[in-house]
Amino acid sequence: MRRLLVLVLCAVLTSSGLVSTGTAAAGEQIIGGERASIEANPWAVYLTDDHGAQFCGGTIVAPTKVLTAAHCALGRSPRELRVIAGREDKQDRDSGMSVTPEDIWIHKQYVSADEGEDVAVLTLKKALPYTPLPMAELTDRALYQPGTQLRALGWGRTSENGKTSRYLLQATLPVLPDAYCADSYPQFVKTDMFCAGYEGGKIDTCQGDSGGPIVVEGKLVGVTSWGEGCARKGKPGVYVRISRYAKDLHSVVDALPPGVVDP
Ligand code: 4AZ
Repeated sequence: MRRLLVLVLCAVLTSSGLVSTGTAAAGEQIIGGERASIEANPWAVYLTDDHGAQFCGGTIVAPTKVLTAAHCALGRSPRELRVIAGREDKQDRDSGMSVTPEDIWIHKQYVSADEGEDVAVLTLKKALPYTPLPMAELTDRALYQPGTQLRALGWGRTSENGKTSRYLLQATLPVLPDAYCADSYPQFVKTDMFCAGYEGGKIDTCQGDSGGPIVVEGKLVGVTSWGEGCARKGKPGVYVRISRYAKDLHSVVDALPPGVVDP
């Protein structure tokens, strides 16, 4: 992620001090998306620090488990993290709940988002009263066919250098061919990642959406992970290929709570 920050910083600096928002049109969301309801997407959550500042997304994948990106969890202690569930409007403090995780699992091979393994699981002490979303399995290869229309959700920035969204937003993004992703990014690893969006940019996820879900057919197929800027032409968003991590993730997500005896 640090490497990514450098990338983004360089890009901003080399744009000669102009207030550049890439290709994003003003007033659009996620970037180029629309409002989404929490009722239709009850498994969508966001993460804040202990001051209430939202910085990432997540997905409820079991009653006490939230899947997010490793780069969202790395270097943070559970005590300084909050999972906000059941809340569509960040300012609506009366709806949903805020929960502090009791444990953080980060994929053992994780180094940086653009090298893959960008997955983490937060374990909660108490079950959340919201419907979890099943993860894509190893056998779900068809869901990653180029052209498959996926739906990304989040409370992230609505323009490359803009503010994060007050409301939950969604955007429809087609899976792009691996060869296109590899041409866009030399470090792209097709076994661990996929990219989605449009060759011309305009519609994309952005900072603050990472860790959050990209879904199709009632399954979590990806976790928002990285990209160069947001909604730029030829620079699509990159997502964790969840089917690739099904085994690792199940070992954490399906783990019995301590003290419970396997029958
Ligand atoms: C980020 O830094 C990030 N345009 C998330 C998504 C994308 C780029 C960066 C994709 O969290």
